[in-house]
Amino acid sequence: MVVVPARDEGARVGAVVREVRAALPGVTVVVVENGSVDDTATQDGEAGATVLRSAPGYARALQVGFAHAVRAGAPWVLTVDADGQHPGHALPELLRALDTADLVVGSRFLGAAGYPVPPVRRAAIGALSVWTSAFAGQPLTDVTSGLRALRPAVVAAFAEDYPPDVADGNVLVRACRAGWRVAEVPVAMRPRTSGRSQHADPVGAARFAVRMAALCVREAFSAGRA
Ligand SMILES: Nc1nc2c(ncn2[C@@H]2O[C@H](COP(=O)(O)OP(=O)(O)OP(=O)(O)O)[C@@H](O)[C@H]2O)c(=O)[nH]1
Ligand SMILES: [Mg+2]
Repeated sequence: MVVVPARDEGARVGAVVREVRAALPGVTVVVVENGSVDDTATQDGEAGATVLRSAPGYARALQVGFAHAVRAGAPWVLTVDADGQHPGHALPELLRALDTADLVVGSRFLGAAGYPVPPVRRAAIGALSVWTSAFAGQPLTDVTSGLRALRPAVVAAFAEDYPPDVADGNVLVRACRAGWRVAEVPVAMRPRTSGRSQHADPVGAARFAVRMAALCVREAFSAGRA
């Protein structure tokens, strides 16, 4: 099952759903939407996706998608952004990587993947990746990538308990500390062509980074207590 969180992606999400369905014929695509002021939900339905609603926020949307996948007995979940950054042709490779991992991240910065990103943002992602790797106990290159593949045990755990606001590197720390095998595969992603990134506001982006860094520490020190 492919889970696509979407807010105000009406201009892009239909094409994303169609690209995913072309890459993985027969797959169920679930778009989890909240807070859109455009026609995101209509576009999803027309493209053949199931549309769900969640409480506000990216992380809440993902958690609703995970819970839906558990109810449906999905053998795996792929999370794919609705802004068209994640190429459909990369999806089968992420699934293949699940043969030897429990959680796979599509990385923009691993190997020759390459990704055009402004230097300040690249530095911030790099710093967060180094920080996250330290608490995760393994090297990770793209801790803010939303392109991920998850085995059912991971999906079930995240459906039960997922950070409500920021859910990026901190989730990877949780997964590594839980003993799940986390792997990355290089993926050449496309830049967002229109619409507004959730990190467009620099103050908001800085707050996000600080919060994520703090949550990595919290995940590392609460590991094993649950
Ligand atoms: N349902 C839901 N989806 C959201 C929300 N915020 C962001 N998203 C979706 O989550 C995905 C990732 O958001 P982006 O804004 O692209 O964040 P990003 O990919 O980290 O940043 P960019 O690289 O700048 O695109 C997109 O599909 C968004 O539409 C939200 O509040 N609710
Ligand atoms: Mg994006």
